[in-house]
Amino acid sequence: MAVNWFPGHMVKARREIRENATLVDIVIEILDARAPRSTSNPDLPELVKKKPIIRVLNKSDLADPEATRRFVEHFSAEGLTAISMDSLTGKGSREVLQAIMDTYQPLAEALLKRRARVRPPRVMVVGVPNVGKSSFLNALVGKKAAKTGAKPGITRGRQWIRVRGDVELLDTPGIMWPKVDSEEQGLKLALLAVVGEKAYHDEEIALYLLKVLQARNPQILWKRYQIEVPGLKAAEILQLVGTRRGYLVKGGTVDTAKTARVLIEEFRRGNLGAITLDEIG
Ligand SMILES: Nc1nc2c(ncn2[C@@H]2O[C@H](COP(=O)(O)OP(=O)(O)OP(=O)(O)O)[C@@H](O)[C@H]2O)c(=O)[nH]1
Ligand SMILES: [Mg+2]
Repeated sequence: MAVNWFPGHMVKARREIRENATLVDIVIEILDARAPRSTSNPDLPELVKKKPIIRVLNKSDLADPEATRRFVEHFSAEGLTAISMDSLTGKGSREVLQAIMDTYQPLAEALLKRRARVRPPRVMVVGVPNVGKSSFLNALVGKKAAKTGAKPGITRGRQWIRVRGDVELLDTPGIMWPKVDSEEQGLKLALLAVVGEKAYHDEEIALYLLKVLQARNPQILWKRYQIEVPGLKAAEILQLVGTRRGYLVKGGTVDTAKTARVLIEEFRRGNLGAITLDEIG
């Protein structure tokens, strides 16, 4: 369910993330590996003040593996910690836990120096709608997790979940508002079901998807629909897909609305293959 980001919702989300950030040592921003830039919120570092951020490229199973590898490399070169993850299988969770420990190390050392007790690192998860925040929490926590209950001294009784004895996770992830800077980014976010269905027409989204496929993965349209895309307009490809699938209305014309919906669903489920929408740089 996508949230409609009325200004009031945004203010509340901002406030919650800002407040929760004061309770944790590390913030994990969940991104969609198919669009790691478009699903990131550039306001986050400022919002969580100086807290270190670990970026998790989730749904890596649906993204082009080579593109994901390059994004992780690119982020690392910028001095950011980024890890690819598949929350459905848990692939990547060991690396995430290691990154939490590595990030916490200097903070723990600072505590030791002040002769303060070193407690487990506290972590919160944030991300735009539908990127897999809840799935990520479940993947990380597994079955061994125990809710540690509301900690005394912490306002409003927030719940913490203990992960394998040495990490404490805030049990409710923070929903971030997507930042939409361009028409194209909006279309990507609609395709990924991050922004609401009402913001865009299915046909617009499907035409955008077809343009991306035509430019970057034309073999996908050949393999699945036996369509040779060079020289065709996106609208023509949509017509051909509808014809191939037999989505016709009375009079034999193509049901473009239905064709568009099916294409979007196929993309979201990964049926079209591993596709990354964002480009590096
Ligand atoms: N293929 C794949 N699907 C995933 C992955 N992580 C989550 N999903 C799916 O993505 C959808 C959204 O996942 P959630 O965990 O509910 O996402 P969320 O960020 O908590 O969503 P909201 O609470 O609505 O903001 C669900 O259908 C999940 O099954 C992943 O790593 N790979
Ligand atoms: Mg959720």
